[in-house]
Amino acid sequence: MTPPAASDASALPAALPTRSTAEWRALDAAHALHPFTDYKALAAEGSRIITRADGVYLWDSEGTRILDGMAGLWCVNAGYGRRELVDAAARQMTALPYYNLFFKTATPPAIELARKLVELTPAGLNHVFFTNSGSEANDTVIRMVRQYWALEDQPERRVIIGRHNGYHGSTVAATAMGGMGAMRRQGGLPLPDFEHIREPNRLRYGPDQSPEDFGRAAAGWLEEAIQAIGPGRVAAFIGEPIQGAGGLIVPPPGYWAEIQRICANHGILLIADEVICGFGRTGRWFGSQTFDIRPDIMTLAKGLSSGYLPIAAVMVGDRVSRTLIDKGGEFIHGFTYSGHPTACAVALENISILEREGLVDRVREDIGPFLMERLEGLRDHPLVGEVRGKGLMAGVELIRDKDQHSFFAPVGRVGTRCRDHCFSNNVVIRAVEDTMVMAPPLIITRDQIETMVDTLARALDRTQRDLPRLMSS
Ligand code: PXG
Repeated sequence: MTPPAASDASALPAALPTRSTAEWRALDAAHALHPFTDYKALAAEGSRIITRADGVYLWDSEGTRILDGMAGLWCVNAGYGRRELVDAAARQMTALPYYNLFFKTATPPAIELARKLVELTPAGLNHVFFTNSGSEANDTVIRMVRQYWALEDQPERRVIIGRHNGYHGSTVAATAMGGMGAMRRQGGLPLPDFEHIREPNRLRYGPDQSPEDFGRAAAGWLEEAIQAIGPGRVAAFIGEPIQGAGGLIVPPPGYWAEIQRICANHGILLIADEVICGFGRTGRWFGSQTFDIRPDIMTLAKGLSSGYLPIAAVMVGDRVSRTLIDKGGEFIHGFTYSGHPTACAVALENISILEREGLVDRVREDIGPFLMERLEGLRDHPLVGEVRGKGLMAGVELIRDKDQHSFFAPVGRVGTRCRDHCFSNNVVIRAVEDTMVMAPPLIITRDQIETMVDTLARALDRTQRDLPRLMSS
């Protein structure tokens, strides 16, 4: 189905006026402060106005079709244009558009979703705290973990250890817990009691080690950090099963088993940030299943509703929930929209789509391996230093010299150019510094993967041709 161009008034919700692309751009530049954006640069360039979507495709205000290789921001797992989700929202909004879970009330969609999430997540995660975003979920975890240790009479256990280039969100606390260098330097951060170890990035920190040796060494950095901080001060370790926004870092074999062992040994809580890895992205329902992690707490967002409405959740294991429930008194924390009934209804329907259509198994058994196989074909390209991924989550890292393992400086310029070439050929592929990242909707077909990878291959050739000019400017 080809949706009508945006200039066709019938294509837009009735409440919005019809405008030209130029008008939209001017209004956007005049009034909107976009997330993670250099405002002056964007105003000079003008935004691309996205008006419609269906399946894996977006359409811009000029009627151009764009293949969305990033599923929005790693979230539209079920793909765009799902009538079932619209209907679920409409039904719930008609019956009960809003009520909350404060003051001893509950709503059927929040109850059913909690039940379903307990069923899908690894054994032992039997309670759910709802939030609206991954950032809020991780922020909630910080308060919950500290409350847990206070109730356990060990209030000095306050330090949470994360990883460099880990991303856990944008609230003040989630930024402090994350390991994004530039982000942490803005706004009076870092906060105390958040520490970081290196991420398990073999290309950078252990190219000459076997994956197994590197996995053990990288997990050992956690033991070193715990010893340096003092084991009695460490509350928790947090990590994404595969680091997403930090450059698609796939853990080497043995890494998570060793992290698990170290946490257990010191009684430290293990938190899996599944905001990207959850809901089929790695070929199982959760990245924790792919890597055999048994977390005490797990955060979910994005694919939970395929991005159709904002909703996120903290899955709480029995060890923590028992203490919170039995000893806790009031947990003085929550959001107006925690467990929003419409968002919960949409999340439930979204999960049922993933189940009905077998999309998670498809990622593991068919389309994920197909994507990796096609990307492997790029390995011999002179710019390609590494191809890595799992399921429908893949990264192609561009490096200056493959044999020397030397990287481009300034970092990110080459990746951005390659990303721009993809975008101007109507395929969204993201650049994290110099790593080209893909995370398409789970419904993507083989043909669409061919198009995405072929476009990336051509973009690599063009970037290679641009190199002399790029590096001299
Ligand atoms: N944890 C992880 C692992 C994430 O990837 C968050 C938490 C925060 O979720 P919210 O819903 O508060 O945004 C994220 C979000 C990118 C990009 O460019 C990635 C995210 C968000 C925006 C951009 O890769 N991840």
